[in-house]
Amino acid sequence: MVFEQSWRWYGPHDPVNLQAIKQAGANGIVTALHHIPVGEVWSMEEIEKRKALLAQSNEKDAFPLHWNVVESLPVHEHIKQGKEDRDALIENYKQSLRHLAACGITRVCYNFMPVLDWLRTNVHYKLADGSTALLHDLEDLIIFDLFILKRAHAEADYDAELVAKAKERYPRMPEKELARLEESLLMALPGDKKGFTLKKLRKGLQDYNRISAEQLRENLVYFLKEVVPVAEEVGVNLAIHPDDPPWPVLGLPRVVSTAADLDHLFEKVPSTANGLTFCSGSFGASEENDLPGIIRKYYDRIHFVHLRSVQREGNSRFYEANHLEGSAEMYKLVRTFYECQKGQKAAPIPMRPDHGHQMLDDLEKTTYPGYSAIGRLRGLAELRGLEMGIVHSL
Ligand code: CS2
Ligand code: MN
Repeated sequence: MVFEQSWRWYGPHDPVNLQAIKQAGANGIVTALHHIPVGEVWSMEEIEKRKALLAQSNEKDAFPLHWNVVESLPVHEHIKQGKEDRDALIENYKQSLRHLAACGITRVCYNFMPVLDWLRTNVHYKLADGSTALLHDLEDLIIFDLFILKRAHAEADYDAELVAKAKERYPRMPEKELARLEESLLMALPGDKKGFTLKKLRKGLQDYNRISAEQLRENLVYFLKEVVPVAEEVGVNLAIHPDDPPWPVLGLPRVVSTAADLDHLFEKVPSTANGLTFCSGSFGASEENDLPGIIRKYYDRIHFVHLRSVQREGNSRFYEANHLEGSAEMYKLVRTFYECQKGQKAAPIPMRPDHGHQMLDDLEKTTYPGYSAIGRLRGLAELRGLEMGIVHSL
């Protein structure tokens, strides 16, 4: 098969347990040690503890779960900013890679987005069928930026027409809608218990005031030149996750958004241990990204795949669509992976449905946005069927 069916598990506190994951039909577990503060070394003891949880669930099981990808081994902000203490933090990162390899875990996803990870303006966007999805709407983001964060000078960063619309709409927005906007934007990503406050976000943005995209790119290359040789030596494949959305947000630079960004990275550090997480939802939010082209060009360094579709609505708005609908053209993507793999005798690449809609019984539950069970189960089932159809018909 093209892919190894995988599922993100946030660890023992994840409301979706290992049993449920087995029922969904995945056996690759994508997980991370979220309880270890960013920048600290992941000890072998902690890694083994996580592995033991999987082993426990496998007793007498013909379909064992195994930890196939780390998502994420996060990069400390001081490394991204190129601060004085970055070398010490990079040494810790290397040590974590060594420990992971020694425990048999050799694929590591991470990202280099400053301050924020994915950014959505509504994490409960209601679709016509009653399920909810994650939405990114630039006009709403402008309202948040100008009137909630109160960065008056930010106006210049945006399209004047959208700013005018935002200014016109803001005074008429009900309190509830503003509260939802703020909540969505300060969303703690699952696993990150600390979350954001307006104060913390303002401080985070300030830290990047004088860091240009060029500088951030240099800092990324610096980091890679340090860690990739260690990854190579111990047999780990690193897989950078693209920016989501793939453009600068709130004035923060982003440098893993386009094919040109990837060209630069892989040219500077050519080892295939310097790899990519191909995330169709992240790249696909920009019409300019040629997704099958990225797969073909960088197939040999795609170590991890996130499949998800977004429905683009013009250039300033998208929501997460069902996996086989929306703008991603999923058939083409899976077929491209199949074609690249054919004849190579390559091992299946870990793939997980990246987010799903909140639907059915999950609508009543508190779940991590994007990570409820049933929506992802639907996504995985659809993707698995698509893959099987392609494999057996070509
Ligand atoms: C994930 C990212 O939830 C998601 O969209 O794909 O948050 C991803 O885990 C990180 O960017 C990887 O470092
Ligand atoms: Mn992703």
